[in-house]
Amino acid sequence: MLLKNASIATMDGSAPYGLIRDGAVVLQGGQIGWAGPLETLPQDLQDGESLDLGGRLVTPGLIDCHTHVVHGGNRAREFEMRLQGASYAEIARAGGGIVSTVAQTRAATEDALISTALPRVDALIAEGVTTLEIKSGYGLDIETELRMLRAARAIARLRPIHVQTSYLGAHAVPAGMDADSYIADICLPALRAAHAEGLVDAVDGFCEGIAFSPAQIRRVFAQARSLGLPVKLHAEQLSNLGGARLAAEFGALSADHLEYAGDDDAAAMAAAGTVAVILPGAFYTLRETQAPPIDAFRRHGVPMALATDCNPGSSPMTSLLLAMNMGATLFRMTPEECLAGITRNAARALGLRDRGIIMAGARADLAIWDVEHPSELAYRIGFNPLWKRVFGGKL
Ligand code: DI6
Ligand code: FE
Repeated sequence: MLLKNASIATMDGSAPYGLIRDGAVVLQGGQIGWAGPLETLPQDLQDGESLDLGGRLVTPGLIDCHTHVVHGGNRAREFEMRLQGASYAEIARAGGGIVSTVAQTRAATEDALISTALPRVDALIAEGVTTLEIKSGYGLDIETELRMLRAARAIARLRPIHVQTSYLGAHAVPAGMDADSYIADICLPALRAAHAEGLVDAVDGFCEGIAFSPAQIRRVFAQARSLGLPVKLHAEQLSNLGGARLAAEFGALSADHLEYAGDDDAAAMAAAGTVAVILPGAFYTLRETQAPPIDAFRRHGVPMALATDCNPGSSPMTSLLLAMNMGATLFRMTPEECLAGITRNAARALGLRDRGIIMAGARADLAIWDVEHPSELAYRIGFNPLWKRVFGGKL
């Protein structure tokens, strides 16, 4: 299949956007067979079926590299209480906060977790998402952590989307337990069990005063390493505990949030090739005022990704297009950095080398947009110009 009469934002690293005008893409058996200016299309690829894109823009399929789309219930009531003046402590006493999501997730069957996640997944698909990361971390017991990951795997069988799972057992300390015994008695055994069942693509943690210390995360990362699994980390979201440097020490795929990261953290991440995953939805929802050090990431050459962090507490957001707009408006990321952040660099944050760029040999995951120029994707607010999505070569 030949797609022709298109602008192609290849995102291959050549500025701006790796843009090709009057371009063509050849889809071959689930892969991109060829991409470039139509006038240079080899003769032998010119016959066969073709589709005129009418000058539309083609980008790589979008990649949401940090989500918690699988979870029980929601926290809208808590949102309402906060706007009526309730404090965090009052909400916690009323059974709110992360513990309420843990309770609702534990109470949900695998089918219920899947059916409540699917509308969120569908919203992402409707914006051109073709690869989605999904974390566990609202079970905090062995059975529920496994059930969340099974639900995440099931989503990839029910929808035309690729799912990467991250085991986030070290997300919060369950009520009535201390953090060290939780790590030893639940988090590590659950990781081994989930890995044995083939449910884990990467291991994540939340390194924060309200969650786990660097020493505790180190134990989780050591276990991941012994199982041969890559790591990533929620780091420096609310304070600087050295999580980004710890992640870099373990050669992490990514460190995520990073509002309180500094120049040294950026240097360590650059040296380790660790991607900075920027999550403006959580910054916005929490009304955070400290922005992540985008300039330091630029200066040190740290690749930046953008994601929704879709979760019921701090980022009930299911739009990567909105994440792009927020990245630009709140953090002054350029529209090109925003698009690289949900394509090339998001793939890297997941350790995937076969996507996020339009080039021969990459997976044929594409988004086709009714826009003239790629900057429009970050510029608009609440408008979805997706025309068609191509997943594994299928339109
Ligand atoms: N960082 C966050 O902002 C969320 N988790 C995390 O690691 C909060 C999760 C929640 O409130 O449900
Ligand atoms: Fe998160």
